[in-house]
Amino acid sequence: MEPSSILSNKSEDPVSGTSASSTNHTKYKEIISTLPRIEGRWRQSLQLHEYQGFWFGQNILEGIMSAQEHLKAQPTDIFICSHPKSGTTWLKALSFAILTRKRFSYSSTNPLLSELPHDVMPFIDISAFTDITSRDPELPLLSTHMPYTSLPKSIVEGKCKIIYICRDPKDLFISLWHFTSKLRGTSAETFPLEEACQKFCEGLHNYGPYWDHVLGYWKASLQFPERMLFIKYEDLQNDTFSYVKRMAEFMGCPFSMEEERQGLVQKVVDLCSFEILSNLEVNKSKKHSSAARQYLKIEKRAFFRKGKVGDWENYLTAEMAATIDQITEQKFCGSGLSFKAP
Ligand code: PAP
Repeated sequence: MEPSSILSNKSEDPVSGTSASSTNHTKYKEIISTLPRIEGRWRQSLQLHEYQGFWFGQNILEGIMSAQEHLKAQPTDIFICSHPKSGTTWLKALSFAILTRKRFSYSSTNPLLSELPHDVMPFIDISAFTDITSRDPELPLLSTHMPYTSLPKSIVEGKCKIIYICRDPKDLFISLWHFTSKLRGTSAETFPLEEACQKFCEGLHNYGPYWDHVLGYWKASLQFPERMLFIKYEDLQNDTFSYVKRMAEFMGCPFSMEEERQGLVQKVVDLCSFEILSNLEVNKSKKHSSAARQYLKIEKRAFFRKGKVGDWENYLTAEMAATIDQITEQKFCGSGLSFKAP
């Protein structure tokens, strides 16, 4: 296996005696203080900063700037990319289970049975707070929520493979609304749905606007089909089995006839299903133990809510749904992309 991607911002400055990391962070903070800023509303005291056409909270933005400056991706790296709440946890589990199927088979030692899927690979947006040099050298997976246009150059120019997942904006919005209430530690209703919907439609949330995020990866997937696999959550739900096979081929480790005959594709599907993962003790436990813990103080079970397509119908008024649909139509017009059933 090729050497892993590294972040090389941990060295100590021999002159000042300060770490390059803390110097960089002062630098990033200074840049961020000059950016357009709004009150986020999704989380207490979370301001959003506009950077390269998207909105980010301070911690995330510092991590992104650090990754943009320091991440040295290797051509063998595979990036799991997504906007928050579009199916990341599921995609991480699937990609991990596919790539490690020979190493762990489906025994009780499989890390997916003892760790949250987020914790089995580095998340580069906050790697400024951690050290991804300690990643598993046999696992080429890394993850990010960054928009395509903000990805570190070494990922795009290094021709790394990317798997991107997206989701109907209405379901994504409802998932985001619930999740951020957990982050706030208050009921979802304390940020009224109507107001949240308006902010979402204006793109005023972490990594927003959502539509621009999806379009960035969609266009790149048309341009570089050999390097990008673009998946919709709804399609993945509809035929997980076929997508697991496609993902395996894309990642360069197709299931052999023998493996198929042994039912290994179905085993991956089952292991990563919402029912199995959400009922594991580890995923019901309270502490989120990954490197993200400094940033995300949230219960692991918050990553598993319903896992359904169309749950928006239980929350959105017809008017809200129509507004979101209209934006989707306008933004995706002429792109060949839609979330309508074929
Ligand atoms: P993240 O960005 O915080 O990592 P992400 O995993 O992208 O979140 O999205 C969470 C959604 O995926 C949740 O959707 P819901 O709120 O509509 O229920 C979550 O339930 C769903 N999800 C998590 N794991 C799975 C899975 N194994 N299968 C299907 N859906 C899943």
